[in-house]
Amino acid sequence: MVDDTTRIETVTGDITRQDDLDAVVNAANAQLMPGGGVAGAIHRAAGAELMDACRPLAPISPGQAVVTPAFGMPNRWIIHCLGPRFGIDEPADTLLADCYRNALKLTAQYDIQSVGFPALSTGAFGYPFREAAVVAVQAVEDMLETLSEPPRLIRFVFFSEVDQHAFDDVLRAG
Ligand code: AR6
Repeated sequence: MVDDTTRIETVTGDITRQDDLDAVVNAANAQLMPGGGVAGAIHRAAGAELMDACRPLAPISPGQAVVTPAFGMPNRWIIHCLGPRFGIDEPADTLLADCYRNALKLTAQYDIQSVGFPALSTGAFGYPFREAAVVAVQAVEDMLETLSEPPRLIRFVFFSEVDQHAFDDVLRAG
């Protein structure tokens, strides 16, 4: 059962435009450098200082999460997660769940009350969307039971309404 102090919501939008959230999660690469997709958008929005902050924290391994300030982004923090590359990093489901679990552990450490997640690994890393959604929902719900001070708000941010609706279906079934 989800801790009833945490609201879980979904939106269609851009992860770099979630102005009301304390932190957003980056779908990072191992070097924590700009790339395509979410990582490219976040580095563009945050500015060059983000690269300097990331350099000493890299490389990270699949499932790992690290925190930096958000610089030019409207949020306070960025939590960088390296999702598994589907078909390469195994076990993919455990590594993807680790991303969500480790990100939520960091929210407790940094007093992050609201956090936005993109659909980690479902773009360039090729994780089938619905399977990734099942892992994400399960991992978040499990983690909320173990955190003594979970965030007030978890927002899943999708680039398309199709993705949002697919995720909503999994969330309702969860
Ligand atoms: N806001 C919200 N969602 C987005 C945005 C955005 N601005 N841009 C893309 N998505 P991806 P990954 C969706 O590829 O699969 C990078 O090049 C997208 O539709 O960003 O974990 C890095 O450098 C998809 O559903 O992350 C890594 O090398 C989801 O976000 C690698 O890609 C994740 O897509 C990471 O791959």
